[in-house]
Amino acid sequence: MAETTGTAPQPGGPGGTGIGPPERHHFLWIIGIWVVLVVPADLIFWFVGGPHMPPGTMTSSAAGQQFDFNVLTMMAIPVVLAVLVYEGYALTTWRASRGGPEPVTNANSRGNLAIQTAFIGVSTAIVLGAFIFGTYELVAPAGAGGGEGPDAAWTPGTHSVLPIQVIAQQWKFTFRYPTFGGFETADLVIPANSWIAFHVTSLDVIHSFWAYQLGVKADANPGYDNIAYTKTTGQLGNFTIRCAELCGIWHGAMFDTGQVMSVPAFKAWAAATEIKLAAATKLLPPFAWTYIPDANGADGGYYPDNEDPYSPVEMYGAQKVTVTP
Ligand SMILES: [Cu+2]
Repeated sequence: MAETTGTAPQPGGPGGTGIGPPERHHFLWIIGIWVVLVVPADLIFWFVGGPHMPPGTMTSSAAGQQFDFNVLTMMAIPVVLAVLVYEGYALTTWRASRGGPEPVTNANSRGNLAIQTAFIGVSTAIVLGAFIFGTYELVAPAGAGGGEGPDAAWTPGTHSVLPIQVIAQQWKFTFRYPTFGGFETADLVIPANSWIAFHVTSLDVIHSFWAYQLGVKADANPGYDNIAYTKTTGQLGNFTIRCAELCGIWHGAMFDTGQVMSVPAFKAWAAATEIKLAAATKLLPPFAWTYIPDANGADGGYYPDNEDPYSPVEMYGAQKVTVTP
């Protein structure tokens, strides 16, 4: 360099005056600490925490959701640790010491094109990666347990599917089994290791059928047959059913417990229930994929001309209200 005059070199910078030791390479130190923390944190999460994440592995849908959750958490851990490591490094390395000189900034703290470009590039890659992964996972495993409407775009690809109708109404769920004579029960029982097609509908307002451990959640709309597919695994036991759409004053009490049984136990239960409920089944409207909303139930879906079917007095069973014509 021909330059012989000018400002004094920055301490610790290039051509430092030797005041104190030369500064270490902060960027490599931060990256190093981050890698040392990220690798075990991700591995511990995946192998120790991951298998216990909700909603479990009772069905293909639930297992898929658990996998998605774990993958997204594996992506989030490095981001969170990057923020915390930088914060911790900055606080311990660049803090002002008591009685020492006020820390000053220098040219490196502004306009760093490499860091700005890397930030935009990494953020874009993470967001696009999450978008592509999420979109694929939403549709690939037969609709991922969500209701797909009456004409499902993603089906199990087999005809060996057990159809079960889920009928929501204020404020309970009932279940009809069309392949077992169309009986209707308050108990949702399903076989293990089987494809199930939940046909979800409503008799009154909008509800949502959420079978938590099955990873199934489908809107229940009156006059609409909303189909959600899932395949049970070999895991037997109970699962929780909740209404997941605010549907009136007792929405919070609209829950139930379902059960996954072995295939032989399910067949025995279904055959016995079909016989037990045969007399009641005869009184039901014929099985259909949807029913006309009807608060009274006995009039084929049509209200008598001079009665108010939604009168609270009538609904709570006190007496019929006759509207003067
Ligand atoms: Cu509801």
